[in-house]
Amino acid sequence: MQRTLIIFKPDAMNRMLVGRILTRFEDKGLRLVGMKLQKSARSQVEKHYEVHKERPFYNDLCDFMTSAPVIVAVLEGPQAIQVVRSMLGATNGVEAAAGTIRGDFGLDKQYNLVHASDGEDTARAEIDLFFKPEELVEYTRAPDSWIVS
Ligand code: FUP
Repeated sequence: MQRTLIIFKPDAMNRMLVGRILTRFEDKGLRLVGMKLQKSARSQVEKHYEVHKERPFYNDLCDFMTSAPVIVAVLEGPQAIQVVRSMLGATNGVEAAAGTIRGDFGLDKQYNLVHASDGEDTARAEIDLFFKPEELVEYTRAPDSWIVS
């Protein structure tokens, strides 16, 4: 089992797409182990995107990510990091394949609806950045035995 951090970005919030996108993750069988609504602090967003600090879009991206409340969540499942990244599709909605979340709902590279961790180390760091350990819940759901053999 692997955990990954996702963020419903301000465009997903303002376009009221959270329920429809979350349904896709539920339908896939991924398990929510943490979830909260927050208006992110600028410092938290700056840290989250620190790897892009020198890029020309960094400031705009941090402005965007603090422009409205977001929903941060942790999803769990086999190979969850890769599974969720594939479900999101390419960064830019114009290029993202049809059938992916960005391919079906987006047309932009900044307004790309959902963030998801891109590797094991980043997933660990991002979960630590957005959640306290006691905010994550371990449990099983009734259908879990029919989702993973
Ligand atoms: P992704 O991992 O698909 O979320 O995308 P990247 O790590 O390549 O980029 C991080 C964020 O920067 C993405 F959410 C989109 C944003 N971005 C821009 O706003 N402008 C750009 O030109 C490139 C990326």
